[in-house]
Amino acid sequence: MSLLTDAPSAYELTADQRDLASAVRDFAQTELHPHALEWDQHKHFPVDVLERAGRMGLGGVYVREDVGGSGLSRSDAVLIFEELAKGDPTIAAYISIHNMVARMIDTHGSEQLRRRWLPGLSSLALRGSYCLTEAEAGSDAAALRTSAVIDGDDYVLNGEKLFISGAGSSSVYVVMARTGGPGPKGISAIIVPADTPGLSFGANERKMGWNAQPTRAVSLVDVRVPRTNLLGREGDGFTIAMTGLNGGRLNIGACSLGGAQWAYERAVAHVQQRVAFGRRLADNEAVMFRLADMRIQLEAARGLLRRAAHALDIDAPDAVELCAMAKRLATDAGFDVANAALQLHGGYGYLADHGIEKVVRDLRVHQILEGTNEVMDLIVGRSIVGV
Ligand code: FAD
Ligand code: 2MC
Repeated sequence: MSLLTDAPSAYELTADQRDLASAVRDFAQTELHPHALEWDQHKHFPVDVLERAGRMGLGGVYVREDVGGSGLSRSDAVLIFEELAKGDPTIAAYISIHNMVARMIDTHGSEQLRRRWLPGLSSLALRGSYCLTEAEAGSDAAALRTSAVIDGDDYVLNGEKLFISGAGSSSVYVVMARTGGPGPKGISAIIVPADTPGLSFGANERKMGWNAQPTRAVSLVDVRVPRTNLLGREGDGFTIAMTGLNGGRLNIGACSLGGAQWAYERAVAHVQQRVAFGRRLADNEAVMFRLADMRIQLEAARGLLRRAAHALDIDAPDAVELCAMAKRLATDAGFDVANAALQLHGGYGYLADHGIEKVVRDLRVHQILEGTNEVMDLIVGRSIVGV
């Protein structure tokens, strides 16, 4: 049941939402935060902790309850991902991508596919990956070339996906592939189970941040899956992929917000106890103004995220551009605030043990993935001038 229904407004939280945020905050502070630096350092993907998140209902946040989902709303989800990211933005973001995959199967999969995959995905006993990007199709996703050709009762897939989060560890891959002509209308979304012959994975990429989750290329060579693994109808795949990303973009924004909020609170505490030139750093107006700017950015991002989540929940006509606006604002603000928190810590901010530099590294990529922030401007700009 959605917790949205008794919300007095898009911004005021219900008692149930406050309880939800509090439970997730406790989980993030006990299960994620104490280990986040070590996971980052050792590039450890904590699948056991993900399973515990699954037991809290975080594997199928907006999956229907008949297959083990939590049946929550997008407005609930932005609260969840903000709280998770205060513990570890990298793990929060992975859980968001996994949820995007689960939702795509729930919304567009046949009853047989829902029952085959969603109980496991909702409990996070199984994990999912979203496979859109290719070497020559990043921002221009509709240029993708991976092919899916019908052969009897099967599709045979060939191609290579790059930058796939969770690849090599996930049990199920939703692959956007070309079943028709050029452009977005020739694309379909197809489920490929991890153990399908012909599916293989590249090395774990070495990255600036997001080290606690794997990123790998996914190679498909004569990968054969039944035609019943199609989500929706042939040619629907691009719209299915984009619709999934609307909510994904909100969650990534919420992950930036949570990570930045954590760094901001650290900075507030630091400047109130650190003394230089005979007074606390906080007593300098320049420092106070910097904190004010950080707080304003965080509140603005939170407000727009909640407004966009509400728009998605009620299927408002401007939901797509609101999600793009919120993603751009929250990920830009999140990075700026975390970077300012590092600066306010002086040299200590740059040391790994203090945790701030990790958040800065993690949040940087949120300005790039799930659609770069320039693509967000493109979406908003097109909605203004109507092209
Ligand atoms: P390009 O599209 O080549 O863009 C390069 C630059 O040009 C960017 O600054 C871009 O904004 C700019 N640009 C491009 N077109 C325009 C334009 N028309 N106007 C103005 N500027 C423009 N993909 C998945 O499918 N699944 C995943 O799980 C996944 N996980 C990822 C994890 C990580 C850690 C990373 C780094 C990436 C991941 N991605 C994933 C891929 C990600 O979505 C792409 O990197 C992103 O969409 C950008 O594509 P690109 O890298 O090809 O950059
Ligand atoms: N929501 C719903 N539908 C959408 C949509 C959205 N956000 N964006 C596009 N569509 C629909 C659109 O309405 C159109 O449908 P129709 O023809 O029925 O009207 C169809 O999709 C084609 O859209 P466009 O004509 O706008 O397609 P175009 O090729 O011009 O590209 C663009 C649109 C640039 C917005 C899209 O390619 C894009 O979002 N690129 C960024 C790719 C991206 O976000 N990658 C993220 C990979 S996942 C990741 O990074 C992870 C970490 C998981």
